Amino acid sequence: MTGVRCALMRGGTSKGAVFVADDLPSDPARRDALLLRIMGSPDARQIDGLGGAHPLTSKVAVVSPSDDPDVDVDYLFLQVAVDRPSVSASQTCGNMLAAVGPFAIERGLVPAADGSTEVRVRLANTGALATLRVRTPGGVVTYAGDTEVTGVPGTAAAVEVVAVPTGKPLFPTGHEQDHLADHDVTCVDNGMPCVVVRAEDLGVTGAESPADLEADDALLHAVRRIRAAAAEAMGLGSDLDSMTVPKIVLVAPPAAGGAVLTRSFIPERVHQAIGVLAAASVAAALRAGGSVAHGLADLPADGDPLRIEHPTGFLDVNVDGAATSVVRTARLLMDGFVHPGPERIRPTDLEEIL
Ligand code: NQM
Repeated sequence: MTGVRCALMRGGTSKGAVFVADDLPSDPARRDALLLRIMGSPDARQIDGLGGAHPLTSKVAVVSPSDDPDVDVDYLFLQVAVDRPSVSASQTCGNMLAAVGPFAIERGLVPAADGSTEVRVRLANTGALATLRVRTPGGVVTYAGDTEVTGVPGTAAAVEVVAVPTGKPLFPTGHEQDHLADHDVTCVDNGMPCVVVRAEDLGVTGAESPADLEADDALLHAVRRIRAAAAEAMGLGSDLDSMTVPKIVLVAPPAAGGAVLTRSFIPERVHQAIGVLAAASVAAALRAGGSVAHGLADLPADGDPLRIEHPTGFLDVNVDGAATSVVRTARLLMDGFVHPGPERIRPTDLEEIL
């Protein structure tokens, strides 16, 4: 058999290649060089690889058995840039996380129970923990079900995700509101470093399409300035090209019965929905009395889900103390061997050819 063992999976509203860590080179530089070839980067169309020419479909999850007795698997998320030769571990991804549970069971890393199976995951990028509940009737993962995730056609089996952050400060600058790059912002990290900004302060309504926002040069300029200032203020560093955080989330009053309307820059392209942990971070900002988002949100009663509106629908976030839970679905799209280049390679050759 030639190629690298790989599954292509959808997790929530994201899609990417999923690997067992042992099937990839152990050295991060060699691993990343291989992943660029596998995903087809750098190339705007990723025509020679698995990537889907958008950050949301150019993702990689690396899964390994955990050393921690309270955790089943470690999950390392890697964002493969589309048109730059860059692979970044600077963020995790709560959407691909939904695929990690089924994958770990499929590959025998976690034994399946009859009915549903709990998979405890350590998010290696951030140190956070998550518990996933995966449907496994008869001890076999099923992807079929009647749960709908807006932004994904059809229905599939639910994967319940409960994420518990690291215990680091929710507001990394020490304030619920800051004035950065001439704008009032809230820097918040409830699993994903985000900068919440009122859409109207940037001259937009927040109801624009992702394409319209991406075509607005003045807006992109303001977003870049805010991101640079916030990255410093949040202690994330100044090398913006090598990281995909913080995300800039524009907020506006809800337009469809939810708590708030959002558009997220991740960080250059605009999300077609919203990241799971970005939504958890926005939810935390909405509840903080001093944040820029508090006054414009329509907050539900305590205990009710908080509905975050986004370009293709909504994401319901349940907050219980520090834990955030959401319902996602996932799907196995392909399981096999990926060929990282035109030459045939055996998995045992990997360390030598790179
Ligand atoms: O915030 C996209 C996504 C994400 C991240 C991004 C995510 C999260 O929706 O948890 O899931 O922000 O790059 O896949």
